Amino acid sequence: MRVIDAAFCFDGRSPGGPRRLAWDAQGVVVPAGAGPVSGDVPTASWVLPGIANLHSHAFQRAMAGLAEAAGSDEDSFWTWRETMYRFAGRFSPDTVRAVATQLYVEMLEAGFTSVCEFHYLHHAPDGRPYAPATAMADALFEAAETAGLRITLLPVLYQRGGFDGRALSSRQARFGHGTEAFLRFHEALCAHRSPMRQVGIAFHSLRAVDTAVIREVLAARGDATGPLHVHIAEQPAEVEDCLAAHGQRPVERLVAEVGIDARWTLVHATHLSPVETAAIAASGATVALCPTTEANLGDGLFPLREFVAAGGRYGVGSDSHVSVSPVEELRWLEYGQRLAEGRRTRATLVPGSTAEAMLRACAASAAASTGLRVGTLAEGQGADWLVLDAQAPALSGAIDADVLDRFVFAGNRPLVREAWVAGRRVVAEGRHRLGEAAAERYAAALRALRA
Ligand code: NGQ
Ligand code: ZN
Repeated sequence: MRVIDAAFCFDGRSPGGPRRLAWDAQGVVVPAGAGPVSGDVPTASWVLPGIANLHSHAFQRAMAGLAEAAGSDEDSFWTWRETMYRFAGRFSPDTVRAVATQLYVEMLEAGFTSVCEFHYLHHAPDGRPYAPATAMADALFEAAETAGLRITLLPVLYQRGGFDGRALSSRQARFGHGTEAFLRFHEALCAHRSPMRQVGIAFHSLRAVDTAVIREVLAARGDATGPLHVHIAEQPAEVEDCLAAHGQRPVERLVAEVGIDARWTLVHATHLSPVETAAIAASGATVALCPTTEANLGDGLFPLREFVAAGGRYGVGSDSHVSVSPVEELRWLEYGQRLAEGRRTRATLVPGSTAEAMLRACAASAAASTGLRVGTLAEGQGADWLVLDAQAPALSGAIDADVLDRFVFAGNRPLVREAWVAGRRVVAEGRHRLGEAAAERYAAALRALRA
């Protein structure tokens, strides 16, 4: 058994205080005093759980900043998507591996210790499967392993171009699967499950998959599905098209035709009616909010306060990776609400730290959304935590009551000094143990992608 003495430890559930954190050889948190302690006991100042990144498309990290040139007055999510598709067409398993490794290093340095990878670059650009068919998924698993990040791989089912049932465009060909082929693909990936690797299922969106097919996949995989994720109601046009095709809004349709529960993570869920907001909250499903991407794409604002008031669960994701930082996601989650409502401290309904309320929400949703034993530092959970930089001016004079608000709201210097995953320190002095190696391979991959 190994231990560390934290002067302050927020375990994801209750406010901090000093704690001796103990973990076993499997990297699982155990009761302090559960066994003999080997070696000196190191100390740490401010400790909090590592944060789960609930939504990532790793390849998009390489186009951050490359889709910002104005084309016309009509620039929107939909024109961005065409740029993204052109870019997506260039990736191979090698470039995906290099980009994802750098991304996952950045996630750990920023305080994310697990990622839900919403993966749809399955095949070669012409739609033909790689040999093996899991080549791209394997590259993502390898990247996470190299970086030391826990991963929930979510193979995405993507079958059509819109609610009207139109076929995939040529740019979407590499995303597609027939239902039978997808079931075999998911089954093959499930063989990789371990405490560091989970496998779930993503349905790209109700645009891309009919609800009857979702039901078919769920029935076929039974207890073996793992966590279930779906993009939903991100853009007004998606809501309008769903209403036109089915007379139902997207969330309304998912709830009525499929049913949702705590296994589900609804990504974005931006445009909701009050009935839909209440239905998601009551179901126990998680909403994955990606505020920096949602701002970048001009999506709109999630009704956070109504959802929190209804007892809804949420966490954050970095999605397109225009930013890779839980601090920035949480900060903009709160700031979006402030800008819209003209009031402050929107994420909490009770007096006290705003950041603590948001970090509690992230901790509480992490295990269900990732399917991994992560989120809090309760006994039996993975030993995944962050040590903040006590020397940083932004934390000087910090006390238990304000340290989490300072972490989320103060300044721009990264405050994560160490990141630990499964009881192993992967970030020390603010830098990942791979040093420059990942960045060098990333630079080479970017040259290949632009060639
Ligand atoms: C994606 N990203 O799959 O990468 C999507 C864009 C779509 C976001 N929605 C494509 N942020 O939704 O059709
Ligand atoms: Zn997405």
